[in-house]
Amino acid sequence: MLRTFEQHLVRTVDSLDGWWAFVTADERTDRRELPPDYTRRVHVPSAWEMLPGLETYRGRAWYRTEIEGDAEHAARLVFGGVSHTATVYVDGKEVGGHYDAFTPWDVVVPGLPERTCEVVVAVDNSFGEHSALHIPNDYMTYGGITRPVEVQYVPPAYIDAVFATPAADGDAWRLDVTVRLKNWSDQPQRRQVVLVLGVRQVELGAVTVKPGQARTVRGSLEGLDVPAWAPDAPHLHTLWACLLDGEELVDDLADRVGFREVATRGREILLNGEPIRLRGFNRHEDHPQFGCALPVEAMVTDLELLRDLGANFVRTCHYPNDMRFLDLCDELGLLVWEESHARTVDFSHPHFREQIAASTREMVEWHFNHPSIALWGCLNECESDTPAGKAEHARVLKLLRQLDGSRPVTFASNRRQRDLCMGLVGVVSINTYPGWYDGRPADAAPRLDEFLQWLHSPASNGGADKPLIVSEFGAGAIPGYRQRHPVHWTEQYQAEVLDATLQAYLNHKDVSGAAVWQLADVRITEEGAFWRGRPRTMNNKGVVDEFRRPKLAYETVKRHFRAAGLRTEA
Ligand code: ADA
Repeated sequence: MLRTFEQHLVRTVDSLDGWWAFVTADERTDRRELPPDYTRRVHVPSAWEMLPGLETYRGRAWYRTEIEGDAEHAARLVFGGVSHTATVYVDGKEVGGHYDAFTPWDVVVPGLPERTCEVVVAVDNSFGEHSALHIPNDYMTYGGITRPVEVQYVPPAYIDAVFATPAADGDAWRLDVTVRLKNWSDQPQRRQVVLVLGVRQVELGAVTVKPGQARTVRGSLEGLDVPAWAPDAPHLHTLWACLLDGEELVDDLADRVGFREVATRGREILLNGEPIRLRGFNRHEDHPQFGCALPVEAMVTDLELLRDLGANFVRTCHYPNDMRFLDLCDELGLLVWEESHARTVDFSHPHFREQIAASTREMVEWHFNHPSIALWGCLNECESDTPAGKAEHARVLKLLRQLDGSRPVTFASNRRQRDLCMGLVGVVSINTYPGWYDGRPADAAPRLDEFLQWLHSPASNGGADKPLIVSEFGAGAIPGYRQRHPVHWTEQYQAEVLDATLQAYLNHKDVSGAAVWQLADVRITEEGAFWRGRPRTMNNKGVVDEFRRPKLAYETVKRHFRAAGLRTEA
């Protein structure tokens, strides 16, 4: 299942999670486009690095399964995530494809015969010219069908997406809804759209969708007397969009909404009109047993750790997360900064613009309704200190705002007082590592004050009087390594750095959020000289190790987070 809950009562959906036939390019001896034979069966979703013999495999592989054809419905194959490039074939014919591991995508295949049909997905996780975002990096790019897959049977006109935006309206709430319909047939299709939320029902009227086209329908549910969504009371409501052909209900799509507003006012971030301080962690989707394909149970373990640590916030560095993780955040009331896929990428790469635009668009469109997502982010530690880099930041941040005007936008900068892009964001965010890459832990407080002085002056070119999040800080610790003197890489030194930095950031009146780098130790790529130099080929800045065993710093962070107030003091 792509989500933690059912989305369709009318549309037929079959999960394609389970055993698929599998073969790698290395194992093939033929020269055909699709493999005549497969060597083993693998369980989807998973990362192939978890398979014996493929721990470091970088290249191509093919997955094969079967679906049933249906003459009256198109088969809509929905992939939660394939890492990182996919080409899909049905009965030997190419029907679609996708780049990037971290966003969901679909392929709609009409006209299948009423029999068993073969689905083959060619997957490539290699680095090179074709890939601007998946590059050797400080986190691992795995290979495989790494998130759940479904086949959905959709009628000629079907509901492609629903976008719902809550807005406070006096004492009540309003929900502004856009429904996107698509028509895969060669005939115009006229349908009625109805929205249902609890006992309320709203008819959005009849529309005609042209052959092969998409069409949006808008409407609002007003005067809703519903409890708000908040971290301590994360109330969720099901919004059910229905499509009728005359009297007949022919398609549907349910999603969950939470009634909350996120805004900024001067140097504060507001949740439902009240100032809030975000305190939490950066978290990668990574686990030694699952790679990036974490099952729900492992996600829940991470969320339990975050709750125990006293966090109210998680940053999905540096890419969109599995929708089930976001569902769990909605359910638990954890606030999320979700960012499109980019960690220090090269803006001059020939595919950069098209690939970052797709990652950004797909992230917002597929994750639009999650109440937990409080901020959209992008372009972690990219070139934000040159005019050319500023133009790229402007482009991506503008796209984020166009796709969703209801959430503040941000990016994590490491360019300090040289940054040129502070005027482009709703919330300013900085990554800073006092006591690790340079300086001492005690530099945290004076360095922050220097930065704030610059930020709230005309020199920052538009950053003044905006909220600030310290989006990364921390230190590496090899699990179990302690010394009589707390030196770099010891658990004691990591705890010292986090003690000093949290002390400086958590209760500072001009800091609205702080996210420790990072929750758990993660695997990084072996490619790239710099990354290879990291001990254990891992980023060791987790407060728990890769198996989620706490380091000394765990208790340090917990003490600070638990003592910190949720709201900004007056
Ligand atoms: C960065 C970056 C992270 C990670 C971290 C570190 O600033 O955003 O992805 O690489 O630093 O550990 O150095």
